[in-house]
Amino acid sequence: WADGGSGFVRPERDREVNVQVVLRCRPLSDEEQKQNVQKVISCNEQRKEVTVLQGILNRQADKSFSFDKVFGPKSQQRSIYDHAISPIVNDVLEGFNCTVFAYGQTGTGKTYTMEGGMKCKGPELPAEAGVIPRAVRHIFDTLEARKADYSMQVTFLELYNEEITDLLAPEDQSRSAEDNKQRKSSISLMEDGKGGAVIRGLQEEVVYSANEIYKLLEHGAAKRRSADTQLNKQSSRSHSVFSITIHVKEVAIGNEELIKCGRLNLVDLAGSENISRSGAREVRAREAGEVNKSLLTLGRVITALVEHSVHIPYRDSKLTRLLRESLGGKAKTCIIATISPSIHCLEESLSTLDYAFRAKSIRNKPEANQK
Ligand code: ADP
Ligand code: ZZD
Repeated sequence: WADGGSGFVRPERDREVNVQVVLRCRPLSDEEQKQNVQKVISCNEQRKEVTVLQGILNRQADKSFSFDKVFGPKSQQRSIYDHAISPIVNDVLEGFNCTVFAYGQTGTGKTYTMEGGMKCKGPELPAEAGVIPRAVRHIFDTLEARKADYSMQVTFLELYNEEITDLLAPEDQSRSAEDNKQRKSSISLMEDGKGGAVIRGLQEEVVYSANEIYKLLEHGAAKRRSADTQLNKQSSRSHSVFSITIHVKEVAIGNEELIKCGRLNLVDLAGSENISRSGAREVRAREAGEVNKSLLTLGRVITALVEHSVHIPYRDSKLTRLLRESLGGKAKTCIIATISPSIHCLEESLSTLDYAFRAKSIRNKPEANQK
Protein backbone atom coordinates (compact mmCIF):
# COMPACT_ATOMS: atom_id res chain seq x y z
CA TRP A 1 0.00 0.00 0.00
CA ALA A 2 1.27 3.45 -0.85
CA ASP A 3 0.08 6.85 0.28
CA GLY A 4 0.29 9.21 -2.66
CA GLY A 5 -0.02 12.19 -0.30
CA SER A 6 -3.76 12.17 -0.72
CA GLY A 7 -4.36 10.60 2.65
CA PHE A 8 -5.86 7.64 0.88
CA VAL A 9 -3.94 4.44 0.52
CA ARG A 10 -3.50 2.95 -2.89
CA PRO A 11 -3.72 -0.80 -3.19
CA GLU A 12 -0.92 -2.65 -4.93
CA ARG A 13 -3.16 -3.75 -7.79
CA ASP A 14 -3.68 -0.14 -8.86
CA ARG A 15 -0.24 -0.23 -10.38
CA GLU A 16 -1.17 -3.23 -12.46
CA VAL A 17 -2.09 -2.88 -16.11
CA ASN A 18 -3.55 -5.41 -18.48
CA VAL A 19 -1.69 -6.74 -21.48
CA GLN A 20 -3.08 -4.74 -24.41
CA VAL A 21 -4.48 -6.88 -27.18
CA VAL A 22 -5.21 -5.48 -30.61
CA LEU A 23 -6.60 -7.34 -33.57
CA ARG A 24 -5.74 -6.86 -37.23
CA CYS A 25 -7.58 -8.52 -40.10
CA ARG A 26 -5.77 -8.46 -43.45
CA PRO A 27 -7.58 -7.87 -46.76
CA LEU A 28 -8.20 -10.73 -49.20
CA SER A 29 -5.24 -11.09 -51.54
CA ASP A 30 -5.66 -10.35 -55.27
CA GLU A 31 -5.66 -14.09 -55.89
CA GLU A 32 -8.39 -14.69 -53.29
CA GLN A 33 -10.42 -11.84 -54.71
CA LYS A 34 -10.17 -13.32 -58.20
CA GLN A 35 -11.45 -16.62 -56.87
CA ASN A 36 -14.28 -14.88 -55.09
CA VAL A 37 -13.30 -16.34 -51.73
CA GLN A 38 -16.02 -15.81 -49.17
CA LYS A 39 -15.27 -13.44 -46.27
CA VAL A 40 -16.36 -14.50 -42.80
CA ILE A 41 -14.86 -11.73 -40.67
CA SER A 42 -16.48 -8.40 -40.01
CA CYS A 43 -14.55 -5.68 -38.14
CA ASN A 44 -16.15 -2.82 -36.29
CA GLU A 45 -13.28 -0.45 -35.51
CA GLN A 46 -15.48 2.03 -33.58
CA ARG A 47 -16.92 -0.64 -31.32
CA LYS A 48 -13.54 -2.43 -31.16
CA GLU A 49 -15.32 -5.61 -32.08
CA VAL A 50 -14.73 -8.45 -34.55
CA THR A 51 -17.47 -10.82 -35.62
CA VAL A 52 -16.98 -14.25 -37.11
CA LEU A 53 -19.89 -14.96 -39.44
CA GLN A 54 -20.54 -18.64 -39.02
CA GLY A 55 -24.18 -19.10 -39.73
CA ILE A 56 -24.94 -17.62 -43.11
CA LEU A 57 -28.66 -17.85 -42.48
CA ASN A 58 -28.41 -18.00 -38.75
CA ARG A 59 -27.05 -14.81 -37.16
CA GLN A 60 -27.19 -16.49 -33.75
CA ALA A 61 -24.25 -18.67 -34.66
CA ASP A 62 -22.08 -15.55 -35.19
CA LYS A 63 -19.41 -15.00 -32.61
CA SER A 64 -18.15 -11.59 -31.51
CA PHE A 65 -15.00 -10.65 -29.62
CA SER A 66 -13.93 -7.27 -28.30
CA PHE A 67 -10.35 -6.05 -28.04
CA ASP A 68 -8.47 -2.93 -26.97
CA LYS A 69 -8.31 -1.94 -30.64
CA VAL A 70 -9.53 -3.48 -33.87
CA PHE A 71 -7.94 -2.77 -37.26
CA GLY A 72 -9.95 -3.84 -40.28
CA PRO A 73 -8.72 -4.90 -43.75
CA LYS A 74 -8.35 -1.31 -44.94
CA SER A 75 -6.12 -0.24 -42.06
CA GLN A 76 -2.76 1.21 -43.03
CA GLN A 77 0.65 0.45 -41.51
CA ARG A 78 0.89 4.02 -40.29
CA SER A 79 -2.42 3.85 -38.50
CA ILE A 80 -1.44 0.70 -36.58
CA TYR A 81 1.77 2.39 -35.52
CA ASP A 82 0.22 5.72 -34.54
CA HIS A 83 -2.69 4.28 -32.61
CA ALA A 84 -1.36 1.09 -31.05
CA ILE A 85 2.44 1.25 -30.89
CA SER A 86 3.54 4.86 -30.63
CA PRO A 87 2.38 5.23 -26.97
CA ILE A 88 4.41 2.11 -26.12
CA VAL A 89 7.55 3.59 -27.67
CA ASN A 90 7.01 6.75 -25.61
CA ASP A 91 6.94 4.55 -22.50
CA VAL A 92 10.25 2.96 -23.52
CA LEU A 93 11.77 6.45 -23.64
CA GLU A 94 10.51 6.96 -20.08
CA GLY A 95 12.44 3.91 -18.91
CA PHE A 96 9.90 1.11 -19.20
CA ASN A 97 10.62 -2.23 -20.79
CA CYS A 98 7.99 -2.98 -23.40
CA THR A 99 7.21 -5.89 -25.68
CA VAL A 100 5.07 -6.19 -28.78
CA PHE A 101 4.17 -9.70 -29.98
CA ALA A 102 2.59 -10.59 -33.33
CA TYR A 103 0.51 -13.77 -32.99
CA GLY A 104 -1.49 -15.56 -35.67
CA GLN A 105 -1.70 -18.18 -38.38
CA THR A 106 0.98 -18.15 -41.11
CA GLY A 107 -0.01 -15.87 -43.98
CA THR A 108 -2.15 -13.50 -41.91
CA GLY A 109 0.36 -10.62 -41.82
CA LYS A 110 2.59 -10.98 -38.75
CA THR A 111 5.77 -10.11 -40.66
CA TYR A 112 3.95 -7.52 -42.75
CA THR A 113 2.80 -5.85 -39.52
CA MET A 114 6.10 -6.07 -37.62
CA GLU A 115 8.55 -5.44 -40.48
CA GLY A 116 6.56 -4.49 -43.53
CA GLY A 117 7.76 -4.46 -47.06
CA MET A 118 10.36 -2.52 -49.03
CA LYS A 119 13.42 -1.00 -47.54
CA CYS A 120 13.87 2.74 -47.23
CA LYS A 121 15.41 4.52 -50.17
CA GLY A 122 15.50 8.03 -48.83
CA PRO A 123 14.80 9.61 -45.49
CA GLU A 124 11.08 8.95 -45.94
CA LEU A 125 9.61 5.70 -44.63
CA PRO A 126 7.71 3.75 -47.29
CA ALA A 127 3.96 3.44 -46.67
CA GLU A 128 4.53 -0.31 -46.38
CA ALA A 129 7.02 0.03 -43.49
CA GLY A 130 5.91 -1.90 -40.43
CA VAL A 131 6.31 -1.47 -36.69
CA ILE A 132 10.10 -2.03 -36.51
CA PRO A 133 11.29 0.64 -38.96
CA ARG A 134 8.64 3.07 -37.65
CA ALA A 135 9.67 2.55 -34.04
CA VAL A 136 13.33 3.13 -34.98
CA ARG A 137 12.44 6.40 -36.73
CA HIS A 138 10.17 7.55 -33.87
CA ILE A 139 12.89 6.90 -31.26
CA PHE A 140 15.59 8.86 -33.09
CA ASP A 141 13.26 11.72 -34.01
CA THR A 142 12.13 12.08 -30.39
CA LEU A 143 15.62 11.94 -28.87
CA GLU A 144 16.98 14.39 -31.42
CA ALA A 145 14.10 16.85 -30.92
CA ARG A 146 14.77 16.74 -27.18
CA LYS A 147 18.50 17.17 -27.77
CA ALA A 148 18.84 14.29 -25.35
CA ASP A 149 22.06 12.64 -24.31
CA TYR A 150 21.54 8.97 -25.10
CA SER A 151 23.08 5.66 -26.04
CA MET A 152 21.48 2.78 -27.87
CA GLN A 153 22.12 -0.89 -28.60
CA VAL A 154 20.23 -3.36 -30.77
CA THR A 155 20.05 -7.14 -31.04
CA PHE A 156 18.23 -9.28 -33.60
CA LEU A 157 17.78 -13.02 -33.20
CA GLU A 158 15.87 -15.95 -34.57
CA LEU A 159 14.69 -18.82 -32.38
CA TYR A 160 14.07 -22.10 -34.14
CA ASN A 161 13.78 -25.48 -32.50
CA GLU A 162 15.03 -24.00 -29.17
CA GLU A 163 18.19 -22.81 -30.88
CA ILE A 164 19.15 -19.15 -31.11
CA THR A 165 20.66 -17.73 -34.30
CA ASP A 166 22.25 -14.30 -34.04
CA LEU A 167 21.00 -12.38 -37.08
CA LEU A 168 23.52 -9.58 -36.55
CA ALA A 169 26.68 -11.65 -36.21
CA PRO A 170 28.65 -11.64 -39.45
CA GLU A 171 28.27 -14.89 -41.32
CA ASP A 172 31.62 -16.44 -41.87
CA GLN A 173 31.69 -17.92 -45.36
CA SER A 174 35.16 -19.35 -44.85
CA ARG A 175 33.97 -21.46 -41.93
CA SER A 176 32.39 -24.84 -42.34
CA ALA A 177 28.72 -25.38 -41.55
CA GLU A 178 29.89 -27.42 -38.57
CA ASP A 179 31.95 -24.52 -37.29
CA ASN A 180 29.08 -22.05 -37.61
CA LYS A 181 26.89 -24.51 -35.73
CA GLN A 182 29.47 -24.66 -32.97
CA ARG A 183 29.35 -20.90 -32.63
CA LYS A 184 25.59 -21.00 -32.52
CA SER A 185 25.66 -23.30 -29.51
CA SER A 186 27.98 -20.85 -27.76
CA ILE A 187 24.98 -18.52 -27.44
CA SER A 188 23.39 -19.17 -24.09
CA LEU A 189 20.45 -17.81 -22.15
CA MET A 190 21.05 -16.83 -18.56
CA GLU A 191 19.05 -15.20 -15.79
CA ASP A 192 20.09 -11.70 -14.79
CA GLY A 193 18.99 -12.12 -11.16
CA LYS A 194 16.30 -9.42 -11.52
CA GLY A 195 13.70 -11.53 -13.27
CA GLY A 196 15.06 -10.76 -16.71
CA ALA A 197 17.24 -12.71 -19.10
CA VAL A 198 20.59 -12.05 -20.71
CA ILE A 199 21.90 -13.82 -23.74
CA ARG A 200 25.58 -14.52 -23.60
CA GLY A 201 27.41 -14.49 -26.90
CA LEU A 202 24.80 -12.39 -28.71
CA GLN A 203 26.05 -9.44 -30.73
CA GLU A 204 24.90 -6.13 -29.24
CA GLU A 205 25.45 -3.39 -31.83
CA VAL A 206 25.90 0.13 -30.55
CA VAL A 207 24.04 2.41 -32.96
CA TYR A 208 23.97 6.16 -33.53
CA SER A 209 21.42 6.65 -36.30
CA ALA A 210 18.25 5.20 -37.80
CA ASN A 211 20.09 4.51 -41.07
CA GLU A 212 22.66 2.46 -39.22
CA ILE A 213 19.85 0.32 -37.78
CA TYR A 214 18.25 -0.08 -41.23
CA LYS A 215 21.58 -1.43 -42.53
CA LEU A 216 21.66 -3.94 -39.68
CA LEU A 217 18.06 -4.97 -40.40
CA GLU A 218 18.95 -5.50 -44.04
CA HIS A 219 21.85 -7.72 -43.00
CA GLY A 220 19.65 -9.58 -40.49
CA ALA A 221 16.85 -10.15 -43.02
CA ALA A 222 19.36 -11.51 -45.55
CA LYS A 223 20.97 -13.78 -42.98
CA ARG A 224 17.57 -15.08 -41.92
CA ARG A 225 16.71 -15.96 -45.54
CA SER A 226 19.95 -17.87 -45.97
CA ALA A 227 19.55 -19.68 -42.62
CA ASP A 228 16.02 -20.64 -43.66
CA THR A 229 17.12 -22.18 -46.94
CA GLN A 230 20.09 -23.98 -45.40
CA LEU A 231 17.86 -25.68 -42.87
CA ASN A 232 15.17 -26.20 -45.47
CA LYS A 233 12.52 -24.75 -43.23
CA GLN A 234 9.94 -22.06 -43.64
CA SER A 235 10.35 -19.15 -41.30
CA SER A 236 6.77 -19.88 -40.24
CA ARG A 237 8.20 -22.17 -37.59
CA SER A 238 10.69 -19.70 -36.15
CA HIS A 239 10.34 -16.68 -33.90
CA SER A 240 12.28 -13.49 -34.51
CA VAL A 241 13.06 -10.99 -31.80
CA PHE A 242 14.41 -7.51 -32.50
CA SER A 243 15.36 -5.50 -29.38
CA ILE A 244 16.46 -1.90 -28.82
CA THR A 245 17.89 -0.82 -25.47
CA ILE A 246 18.03 2.94 -24.84
CA HIS A 247 19.74 4.85 -22.05
CA VAL A 248 18.61 8.47 -21.80
CA LYS A 249 20.35 10.95 -19.53
CA GLU A 250 18.08 13.51 -17.96
CA VAL A 251 18.80 16.39 -15.67
CA ALA A 252 16.13 16.41 -13.02
CA ILE A 253 15.16 19.01 -10.44
CA GLY A 254 18.17 20.10 -8.37
CA ASN A 255 20.59 19.35 -11.20
CA GLU A 256 20.59 15.70 -10.29
CA GLU A 257 21.51 13.40 -13.13
CA LEU A 258 19.09 10.63 -13.88
CA ILE A 259 19.50 7.82 -16.37
CA LYS A 260 16.38 6.20 -17.73
CA CYS A 261 16.89 2.84 -19.34
CA GLY A 262 14.17 1.24 -21.44
CA ARG A 263 14.10 -1.75 -23.73
CA LEU A 264 11.72 -2.46 -26.60
CA ASN A 265 11.28 -6.08 -27.77
CA LEU A 266 9.52 -6.60 -31.11
CA VAL A 267 8.58 -10.23 -31.56
CA ASP A 268 7.32 -11.99 -34.69
CA LEU A 269 6.10 -15.36 -33.42
CA ALA A 270 5.99 -18.67 -35.29
CA GLY A 271 2.68 -19.40 -37.06
CA SER A 272 0.03 -20.35 -34.52
CA GLU A 273 -1.24 -23.23 -36.70
CA ASN A 274 1.87 -25.04 -35.47
CA ILE A 275 0.24 -25.54 -32.08
CA SER A 276 -3.35 -26.09 -33.03
CA ARG A 277 -4.91 -28.51 -30.64
CA SER A 278 -6.19 -30.58 -33.52
CA GLY A 279 -5.16 -34.06 -32.39
CA ALA A 280 -4.10 -35.50 -35.73
CA ARG A 281 -1.96 -32.54 -36.61
CA GLU A 282 -0.29 -32.60 -33.19
CA VAL A 283 0.69 -36.25 -33.63
CA ARG A 284 2.02 -35.67 -37.13
CA ALA A 285 3.99 -32.65 -35.97
CA ARG A 286 5.48 -34.65 -33.12
CA GLU A 287 6.51 -37.44 -35.49
CA ALA A 288 8.22 -34.93 -37.71
CA GLY A 289 10.05 -33.58 -34.67
CA GLU A 290 8.38 -30.26 -35.20
CA VAL A 291 6.80 -29.59 -31.88
CA ASN A 292 7.24 -25.90 -31.27
CA LYS A 293 8.24 -26.03 -27.64
CA SER A 294 8.46 -22.24 -27.30
CA LEU A 295 5.04 -21.57 -28.81
CA LEU A 296 3.45 -24.36 -26.77
CA THR A 297 5.02 -23.05 -23.58
CA LEU A 298 3.89 -19.50 -24.38
CA GLY A 299 0.33 -20.82 -24.50
CA ARG A 300 0.79 -22.66 -21.20
CA VAL A 301 2.29 -19.59 -19.53
CA ILE A 302 -0.70 -17.53 -20.66
CA THR A 303 -3.12 -20.16 -19.36
CA ALA A 304 -1.32 -20.34 -16.01
CA LEU A 305 -1.35 -16.53 -15.68
CA VAL A 306 -5.01 -16.27 -16.64
CA GLU A 307 -5.93 -18.97 -14.11
CA HIS A 308 -3.68 -17.48 -11.41
CA SER A 309 -1.80 -20.75 -11.02
CA VAL A 310 0.94 -20.95 -8.42
CA HIS A 311 3.42 -22.32 -10.92
CA ILE A 312 4.00 -20.44 -14.17
CA PRO A 313 6.13 -22.61 -16.50
CA TYR A 314 8.40 -19.82 -17.78
CA ARG A 315 11.48 -22.02 -17.55
CA ASP A 316 10.13 -24.63 -19.96
CA SER A 317 11.21 -22.83 -23.17
CA LYS A 318 13.71 -20.29 -24.46
CA LEU A 319 11.05 -17.87 -25.68
CA THR A 320 9.29 -17.68 -22.31
CA ARG A 321 12.59 -17.38 -20.42
CA LEU A 322 13.60 -14.57 -22.75
CA LEU A 323 10.30 -12.71 -22.44
CA ARG A 324 9.41 -13.62 -18.88
CA GLU A 325 9.01 -10.09 -17.59
CA SER A 326 6.69 -9.26 -20.50
CA LEU A 327 4.14 -11.78 -19.24
CA GLY A 328 2.99 -11.05 -15.71
CA GLY A 329 6.19 -9.10 -14.96
CA LYS A 330 7.24 -5.46 -14.80
CA ALA A 331 7.15 -4.72 -18.53
CA LYS A 332 4.30 -3.27 -20.60
CA THR A 333 3.06 -5.65 -23.27
CA CYS A 334 0.95 -5.49 -26.39
CA ILE A 335 -0.15 -8.45 -28.50
CA ILE A 336 -1.14 -7.89 -32.11
CA ALA A 337 -3.29 -10.84 -33.18
CA THR A 338 -3.57 -11.25 -36.95
CA ILE A 339 -6.28 -13.07 -38.89
CA SER A 340 -7.40 -13.60 -42.48
CA PRO A 341 -10.98 -12.78 -43.57
CA SER A 342 -11.22 -15.96 -45.68
CA ILE A 343 -13.70 -18.76 -45.02
CA HIS A 344 -10.83 -21.21 -45.51
CA CYS A 345 -9.17 -19.85 -42.37
CA LEU A 346 -12.31 -19.84 -40.23
CA GLU A 347 -11.18 -22.45 -37.75
CA GLU A 348 -7.71 -20.97 -37.24
CA SER A 349 -9.19 -17.49 -36.94
CA LEU A 350 -11.51 -18.64 -34.17
CA SER A 351 -8.58 -20.22 -32.39
CA THR A 352 -6.51 -17.01 -32.70
CA LEU A 353 -9.43 -14.91 -31.45
CA ASP A 354 -9.93 -17.19 -28.43
CA TYR A 355 -6.23 -17.12 -27.61
CA ALA A 356 -5.97 -13.34 -27.95
CA PHE A 357 -9.16 -12.71 -25.99
CA ARG A 358 -7.87 -14.80 -23.09
CA ALA A 359 -4.55 -12.94 -23.06
CA LYS A 360 -6.43 -9.67 -22.36
CA SER A 361 -6.81 -10.64 -18.73
CA ILE A 362 -3.07 -10.96 -18.03
CA ARG A 363 -1.91 -8.24 -15.67
CA ASN A 364 1.59 -6.73 -15.51
CA LYS A 365 3.11 -4.41 -12.90
CA PRO A 366 5.10 -1.92 -14.97
CA GLU A 367 8.10 -0.35 -13.28
CA ALA A 368 10.50 2.13 -14.87
CA ASN A 369 14.25 1.56 -14.69
CA GLN A 370 16.16 4.54 -13.31
CA LYS A 371 19.68 4.95 -12.13
P1 ADP B 1 2.85 -14.09 -41.74
O1 ADP B 1 4.07 -13.38 -41.28
O2 ADP B 1 1.75 -14.04 -40.72
O3 ADP B 1 3.11 -15.48 -42.24
P2 ADP B 1 2.97 -12.27 -43.97
O4 ADP B 1 3.32 -11.02 -43.25
O5 ADP B 1 4.09 -12.98 -44.65
O6 ADP B 1 2.26 -13.29 -42.98
O7 ADP B 1 1.79 -11.94 -44.96
C1 ADP B 1 1.35 -12.84 -45.97
C2 ADP B 1 1.07 -12.07 -47.26
O8 ADP B 1 -0.02 -11.20 -47.12
C3 ADP B 1 2.24 -11.20 -47.69
O9 ADP B 1 2.33 -11.21 -49.08
C4 ADP B 1 1.87 -9.82 -47.19
O10 ADP B 1 2.48 -8.80 -47.94
C5 ADP B 1 0.35 -9.83 -47.33
N1 ADP B 1 -0.30 -9.01 -46.30
C6 ADP B 1 -0.42 -9.34 -45.00
N2 ADP B 1 -1.10 -8.41 -44.31
C7 ADP B 1 -1.44 -7.45 -45.21
C8 ADP B 1 -2.18 -6.22 -45.12
N3 ADP B 1 -2.69 -5.79 -43.95
N4 ADP B 1 -2.33 -5.50 -46.25
C9 ADP B 1 -1.81 -5.93 -47.41
N5 ADP B 1 -1.13 -7.08 -47.57
C10 ADP B 1 -0.93 -7.83 -46.49
N1 ZZD C 1 9.76 -8.15 -44.24
C1 ZZD C 1 10.98 -8.12 -45.05
C2 ZZD C 1 11.95 -7.11 -44.55
C3 ZZD C 1 11.62 -9.52 -45.06
O1 ZZD C 1 11.01 -10.45 -44.56
O2 ZZD C 1 12.72 -9.65 -45.57
S1 ZZD C 1 11.36 -5.42 -44.50
C4 ZZD C 1 12.21 -4.48 -41.39
C5 ZZD C 1 12.41 -4.98 -40.12
C6 ZZD C 1 13.32 -6.00 -39.88
C7 ZZD C 1 14.02 -6.53 -40.94
C8 ZZD C 1 13.82 -6.02 -42.23
C9 ZZD C 1 12.94 -4.98 -42.48
C10 ZZD C 1 12.68 -4.43 -43.87
C11 ZZD C 1 13.83 -4.56 -44.85
C12 ZZD C 1 13.60 -4.86 -46.16
C13 ZZD C 1 14.63 -4.97 -47.08
C14 ZZD C 1 15.92 -4.74 -46.67
C15 ZZD C 1 16.16 -4.41 -45.38
C16 ZZD C 1 15.12 -4.33 -44.45
C17 ZZD C 1 12.34 -2.97 -43.84
C18 ZZD C 1 11.13 -2.51 -44.36
C19 ZZD C 1 10.80 -1.14 -44.37
C20 ZZD C 1 11.69 -0.24 -43.87
C21 ZZD C 1 12.90 -0.67 -43.36
C22 ZZD C 1 13.22 -2.04 -43.35
